[in-house]
Amino acid sequence: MYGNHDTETALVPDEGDSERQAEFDALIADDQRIEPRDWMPDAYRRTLIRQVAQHAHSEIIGMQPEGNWITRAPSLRRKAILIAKVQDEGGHGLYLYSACETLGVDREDLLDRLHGGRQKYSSIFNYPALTWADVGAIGWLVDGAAIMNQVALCRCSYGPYARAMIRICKEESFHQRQGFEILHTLAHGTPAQKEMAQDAVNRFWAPALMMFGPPDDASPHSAQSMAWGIKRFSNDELRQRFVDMSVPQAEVLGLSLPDPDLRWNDERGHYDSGELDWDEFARVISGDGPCNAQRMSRRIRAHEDGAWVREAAQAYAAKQAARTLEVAAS
Ligand code: BYC
Repeated sequence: MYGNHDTETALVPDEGDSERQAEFDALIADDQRIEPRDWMPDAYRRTLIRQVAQHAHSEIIGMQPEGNWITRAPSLRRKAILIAKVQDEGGHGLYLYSACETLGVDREDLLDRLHGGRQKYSSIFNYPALTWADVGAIGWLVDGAAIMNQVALCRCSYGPYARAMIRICKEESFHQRQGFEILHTLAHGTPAQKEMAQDAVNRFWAPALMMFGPPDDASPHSAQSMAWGIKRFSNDELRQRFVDMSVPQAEVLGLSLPDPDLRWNDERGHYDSGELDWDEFARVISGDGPCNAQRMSRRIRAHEDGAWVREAAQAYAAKQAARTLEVAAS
């Protein structure tokens, strides 16, 4: 089992709230959106805070593996595109922290939970970006997997999260294409470039499949999250869709996917694929992946280095507020 079970008391309605619970249930049953002003069960709120915060953390930690290549991008054009992409990820973090704050939590508190290891971020960002081709593989596979998951979240029952997802998905689509284009260029370049592209795909394929979370029968949160309309598809359903989508794309790239068990299954109408190493996944999400320590120490250092910016912004906001009061009083 992979999750924090004590953070949620799902399936147990809040006592004394039966009328409001019935209204909430009716909205969910009618596929309507829940908005910040609406009453919601505590467990629904906590589940959303957990998921949206982890998602926000993934976006800002996800800036690191690719940010590492900005100074070494192979051309000015590639550098400009990569800078824009990494900035987009920072922006996604901001939309998501804002969406999370509508649930009544404070951003500073969420960052404390991340820095103290009390909230997770996506497993994928604990793998290193070793070569320029990794930037392509991250765009194609990591952003590709993220889109597959996030398009479904555009229909999430919680309004602010669903609306944030719409814009994020548009930007992620551009990211995926730029990754595909990097790999396509390398795969059609010199033999050494093609080898580098293949090596990147070999290393990122399985970790990208793990982004969808543990198998359904080992996913503690899925059933309740689907009943609440937070998740629309199970982890395995989305993973399968991603495999089905990626196989023809790999053919266009002229690269292979590193799975000897990958083959079309006529009966199922899907590709079959090999078992993933779920022990590795468990290790990575519990802090023991190849880059966990480095990712966290750099994140904490960036947060500390940015303290003066937050203080300056607060001092400016306080000054503006005082001026507004003065004007109102005069
Ligand atoms: N990594 O019951 P489950 C991006 C945890 S960033 C780490 O299936 P749930 C990008 C899970 O949290 C895109 N932990 O949970 C940025 C839970 O632990 P806790 C990131 C994982 O929530 C920069 C436990 O395992 N996308 O696009 O129903 C550059 C049990 O799992 C992972 C999102 O965050 C994992 N992969 O389903 C490029 C999408 N998987 O919380 C690109 C939003 C599971 O009890 N999130 N866990 O301690 C979701 O859709 C869902 O939260 C998940 C998991 C499908 C990930």
